[in-house]
Amino acid sequence: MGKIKRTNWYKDAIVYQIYPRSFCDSNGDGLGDIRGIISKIDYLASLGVNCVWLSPIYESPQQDNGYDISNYYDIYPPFGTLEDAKEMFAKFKEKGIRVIMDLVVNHTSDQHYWFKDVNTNPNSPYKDFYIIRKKVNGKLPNKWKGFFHEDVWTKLDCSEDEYYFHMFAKTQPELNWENPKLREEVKKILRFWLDLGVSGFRCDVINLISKDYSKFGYGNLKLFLKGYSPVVDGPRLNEYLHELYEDVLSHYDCMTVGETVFGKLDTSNQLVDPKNEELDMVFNMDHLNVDAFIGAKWFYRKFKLKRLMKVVNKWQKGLVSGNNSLFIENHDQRRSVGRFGTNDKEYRVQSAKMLAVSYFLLKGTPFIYQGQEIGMTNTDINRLEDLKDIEALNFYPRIDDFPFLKKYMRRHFFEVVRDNARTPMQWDDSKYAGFSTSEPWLKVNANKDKINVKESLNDPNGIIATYKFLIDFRKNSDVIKHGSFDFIVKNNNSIFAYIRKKNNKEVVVISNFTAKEKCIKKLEKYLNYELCYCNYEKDLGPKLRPYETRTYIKN
Ligand code: ISL
Repeated sequence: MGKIKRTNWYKDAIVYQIYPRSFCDSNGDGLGDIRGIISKIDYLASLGVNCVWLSPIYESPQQDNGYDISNYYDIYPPFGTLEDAKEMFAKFKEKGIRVIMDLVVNHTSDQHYWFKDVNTNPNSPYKDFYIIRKKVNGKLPNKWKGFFHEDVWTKLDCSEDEYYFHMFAKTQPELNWENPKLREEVKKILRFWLDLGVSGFRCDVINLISKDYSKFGYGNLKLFLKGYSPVVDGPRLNEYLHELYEDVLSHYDCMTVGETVFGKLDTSNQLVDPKNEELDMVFNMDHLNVDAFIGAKWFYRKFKLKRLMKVVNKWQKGLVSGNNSLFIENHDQRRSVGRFGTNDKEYRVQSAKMLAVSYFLLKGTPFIYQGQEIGMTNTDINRLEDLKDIEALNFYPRIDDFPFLKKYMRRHFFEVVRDNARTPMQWDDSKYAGFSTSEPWLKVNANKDKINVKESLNDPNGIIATYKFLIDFRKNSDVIKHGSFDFIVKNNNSIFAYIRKKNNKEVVVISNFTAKEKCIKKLEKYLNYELCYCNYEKDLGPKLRPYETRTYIKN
């Protein structure tokens, strides 16, 4: 198949992220599955989204909920079969919804046959697929701890002095992209799924695939203080991604969005600059670090709107392609309601709508994470034994390593764990929230009685209605799709207000990020424009009520 002219459809995409194990369980085993997803396609179509991103559905021992793949060519059996997946792709297509798959190729599972062979066979032909080092004078290159707080080197079973490298769990051995044979294998995986009809990939920790081995001698502290520079944005990253583009991606009308951990603006610009032909978009996380010290969520700090605005401004203005990925939630983040200064109790509904409007009309491609459209909240789990996520379970005992901070870190621990995003989708108020007929793998939130899809759909003023409005508005607005961006209130800890402009048309968003009334008299000029959305009933004076948001247009 030759190269084709890409339509760049992703610029008009509205993407919904599905976390399959928590979305919908069709067979009552407590785990979501593909047939469950199929049963909700009509619902997704009714929202108006035109693309879904599926978190991994591949065969996997699920040590990291599928981000540890043991076979890239088949489905995790409890989720269904490859035939089910094909049926799902076809049904999404019928509804005009594209599917992008999660692509996890920085590491495999330790149960992948390549690694199993390497681990047991000293002469394995796959040895060079992984990053293996021998101890020299009894020493490894470093003593780092990885992202999941484990030693990054683990001994191979078949050797006394050879170790493999992993930035995540020891069950997630890191792949060696320097090896051209490995890169050919990755291309095969991409082609396989593209040929089955998927429209692209969300590329997991993609900026980790090239490493700077000359810095492998860094100490742990230096690794951290230097933003993990030995392992992120390595010297051959651009080359590898261009190779994938040239050999595979340019032959399909597809899109890629790369998750870039500790990604910086200048490196992101190289990745998404269309002339470089690497990725289409990146998931940058700067805005998620506004309530964490030094980018580490365990070091929780109070939210300040000014910090968020600074980050939003930087990326809205600075990305060369002009195409940011817009997101406030995903499967690794706590829920947005109750975060970013908002309130998940008495102002939950207003907060959820205000956040929705505030990010959705920025410049870029919006992503919605399952449950965000009904304002799902953080988990009510408060016992360690009820958590499932490897990251949290690994980290908890390490809190003791921070004697001066441990009290503070324990207090905020449950608030920041990834399981907050992973509780079962709340479809209705039945025992297991309509997610399953038996006890789910992770506890359903008790608030499913009032926070669920059925309830929100029945309410003309529900949060879903706001999302439907936003999706529709975006699809039909040239200003939102292609207009410029500027903040109209600067450096403020309460009001988040911006203007989008194209030709003579304008869209203005004004949001109150606090629980207090705020005067917006100085924005009077815009208050005379045509109001097209407000999350309160009438009475629109020059004061914003708690978490109020308004959208005005000038045509
Ligand atoms: O979740 C995080 C912080 O709480 C991040 O450090 C996260 O591990 C990082 O963003 C990488 O995430 C991705 O790769 C991981 C996987 O566990 C995550 O679910 C995935 O989104 C390893 O594959």
